[in-house]
Amino acid sequence: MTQALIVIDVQNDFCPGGALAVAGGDEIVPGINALMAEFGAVVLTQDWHPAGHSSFASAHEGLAPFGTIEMPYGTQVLWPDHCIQGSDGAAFHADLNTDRADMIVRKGYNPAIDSYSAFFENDHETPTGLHGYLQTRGIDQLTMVGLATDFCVNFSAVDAAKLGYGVTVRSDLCRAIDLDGSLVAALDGMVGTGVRVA
Ligand code: VGL
Ligand code: ZN
Repeated sequence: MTQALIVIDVQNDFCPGGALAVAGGDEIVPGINALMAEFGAVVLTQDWHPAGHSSFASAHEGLAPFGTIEMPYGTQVLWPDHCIQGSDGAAFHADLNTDRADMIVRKGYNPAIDSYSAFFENDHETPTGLHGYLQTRGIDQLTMVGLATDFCVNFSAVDAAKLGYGVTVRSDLCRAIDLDGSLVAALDGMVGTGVRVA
């Protein structure tokens, strides 16, 4: 049985110096590259927003980054502009071994809906196509690493567990944004959904 390594959003904007920098985001790159050798399949995800995306605070007059807004699909955190399609910030960290990737999943391209998860947009129903890809390859065991632990890794891991995958999150190869206790809440939520946090 093929096991897949899912590498979430290891992009310049989430690394030190980037628009939505995660502390220590770049430290995990060598460990992720090394881990790729242990997997029969490697999938990378890439946060990929059009300019003016509705998750950007700059798209909402008078609202600031890290506040929240009510969207038709629920509460949305507002972010600094980040991972704009084709920008250097949206590119993978230069040291990430992208050659090993079988598949690259882009997400967050719908201007009206954010997409933290590698499986569904934040409405929890619009699929990215990753589930179909993994199913047709006969893959049901996933290990997740990347950025950020409490947002995109968390949403991806919880969705995967709900879809029936066996999911391990290697927390040593993830780094968190940690907004108002979001890291503790994410860890609780993942464990509560049956995700193995290693
Ligand atoms: C992410 C916030 C906004 C992530 C992406 O990769 O965790 N967080 N977009
Ligand atoms: Zn984003």
